[in-house]
Amino acid sequence: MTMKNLLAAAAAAIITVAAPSALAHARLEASTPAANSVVSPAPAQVRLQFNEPLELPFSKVKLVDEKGGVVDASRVAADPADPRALVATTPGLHAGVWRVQWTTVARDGHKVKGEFSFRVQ
Ligand SMILES: [Cu+2]
Repeated sequence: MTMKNLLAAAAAAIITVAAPSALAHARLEASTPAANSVVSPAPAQVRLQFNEPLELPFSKVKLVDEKGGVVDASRVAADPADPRALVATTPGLHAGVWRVQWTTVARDGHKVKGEFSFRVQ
């Protein structure tokens, strides 16, 4: 085997090992309200749909308005029909742009977080 072939074989082996865990990370696939959408009336719940089952005790959802005001969305529940979804109860959202900041842990133990916005008209 030449040196070049040896390096190619080593690179291929690394890619084979690394790829499955990278693909296993949970990611947000959709939400209700959807990212960048405009809704009316204000939603009583925000639903986050992920690609794999989540650990509910490590899941948090926070809503922040344009002035930095935070709405308590501490009541985060799993969707009984779908362990890949989180449902946050969001009472009394006023009109304006809301940033949804979420954190969760997938069954593989990896913490993932992200945020998106929607507007209440
Ligand atoms: Cu992962």
